[in-house]
Amino acid sequence: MANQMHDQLVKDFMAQVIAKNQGEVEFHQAVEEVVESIIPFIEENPKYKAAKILERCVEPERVILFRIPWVDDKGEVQVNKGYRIEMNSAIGPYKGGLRFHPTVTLGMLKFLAFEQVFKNSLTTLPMGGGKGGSDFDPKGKSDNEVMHFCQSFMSELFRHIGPNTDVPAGDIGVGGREIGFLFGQYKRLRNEFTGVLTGKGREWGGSLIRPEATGYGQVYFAEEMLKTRGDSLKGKICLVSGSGNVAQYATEKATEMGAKVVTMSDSAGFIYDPDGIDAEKLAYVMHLKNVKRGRIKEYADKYGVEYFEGKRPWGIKCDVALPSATQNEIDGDDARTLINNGCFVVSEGANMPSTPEAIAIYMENRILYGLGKAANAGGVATSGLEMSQNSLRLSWTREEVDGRLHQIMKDIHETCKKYGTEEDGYIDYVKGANIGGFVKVADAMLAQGVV
Ligand code: NDP
Ligand code: 2IT
Repeated sequence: MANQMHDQLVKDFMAQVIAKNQGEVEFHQAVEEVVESIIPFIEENPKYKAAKILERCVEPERVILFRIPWVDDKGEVQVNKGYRIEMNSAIGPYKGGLRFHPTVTLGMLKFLAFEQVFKNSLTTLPMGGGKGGSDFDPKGKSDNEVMHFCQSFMSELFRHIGPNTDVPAGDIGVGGREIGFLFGQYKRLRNEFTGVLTGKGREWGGSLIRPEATGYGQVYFAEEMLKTRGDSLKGKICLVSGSGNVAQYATEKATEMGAKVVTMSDSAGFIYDPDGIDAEKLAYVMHLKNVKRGRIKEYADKYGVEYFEGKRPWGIKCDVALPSATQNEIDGDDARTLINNGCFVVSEGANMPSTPEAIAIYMENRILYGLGKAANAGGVATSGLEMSQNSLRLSWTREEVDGRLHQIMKDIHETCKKYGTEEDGYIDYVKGANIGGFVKVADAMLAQGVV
């Protein structure tokens, strides 16, 4: 009975969201996953219902849209779209990454900003949620073109952000190089050296471990999940997708913890190395991707392993899947294949990499499923630690930052357990993370009145 009523409430709520945000399919998907967990909770806690907290949470506090004109190496004028979604500032300044990718749209960034609100709340640090970016494609662009683009992007964004207002960072297509160009332009325009971005270089205010943090945190979270079954990563076969920032450090940490990572990918295909991607091979990948900006296929040529053009890695037999590339990269068929091959842990480095059908299959099969907003929160958590160090004008050691990151991932796991443990003992991390993330934001919104 209660279930039927909740299903109807979710349907009604989603009908409104879809009508008011037409065509924003990724945003609808992200909202639906959260409201499925939250609506039953709100029914038990009517104070949130009366204050229309959920209705307010799906409306960004502010959306900034702008033109980014720039000149390429041939002297031709190019124009891109720029965005910043300031989603929710109830518990701290807006915080979240910038994505530069040709698929970026308003709806894509609203999904990411919405997820970010609950993720940031889960970290226990005082950060609101935001996300931004552009449809600019950094692939094939020279350093000079990327710099001119970043300078033009910041020439508009600078008036909307600040260390106590909105603090962007990296995401797909935005790494150390881009953060450097963006920071340089912000400093020039404001005449202020301040912690307005995270993921900065070590010499100019960056935190140790921030580059590693998302992938390390994702692996720490997998280990915490395994512990609930008296198990560990030692000896496990892992599939990693992607070969960017998150994938590289997930591979490093999983290997350090005794697992064997046998795949990495990019948007063109994946490599399968049954001997495992050890530290030396990973150093090759890092140089290939971060310096040469080449394709993962080159790994197969160098090490004489198989390359699967146009394919994703989920058909390879494994114990643990670490999706670390992009949204909706594991569909229902992939999920079934993974489980039929013995996979029983999925820890998400990417944001929303599993489709709703894939998630339903994980749940039916009672596998350990750590969704992105819990499992990949280590990145933004360490951004929060970078903000603290900037405010203190201090820098902590590697051990100190890594220790805090590790503890935060354990705490997030505890929160998921607290709100997500079912009667039979199974931990529903989706429910746990969504409710755990929601409560703090909702209580802050209640305290601050109708704003
Ligand atoms: P990078 O740009 O460093 O790497 C992205 C990787 O994913 C590349 O290998 C890229 O391949 C691949 N990829 C991107 N888009 C697609 C696509 N549409 N189809 C197939 N492959 C694709 O990004 P990050 O490693 O920073 O981000 C990866 C994921 O992790 C994203 O979902 C991001 O939102 C999430 N995340 C990142 C955090 C961070 O701190 N950076 C924090 C939390 C989550 P190619 O080079 O061919 O495009
Ligand atoms: O999705 C994410 O959490 C990020 N891209 C990192 C955001 C941040 O502010 O560090």
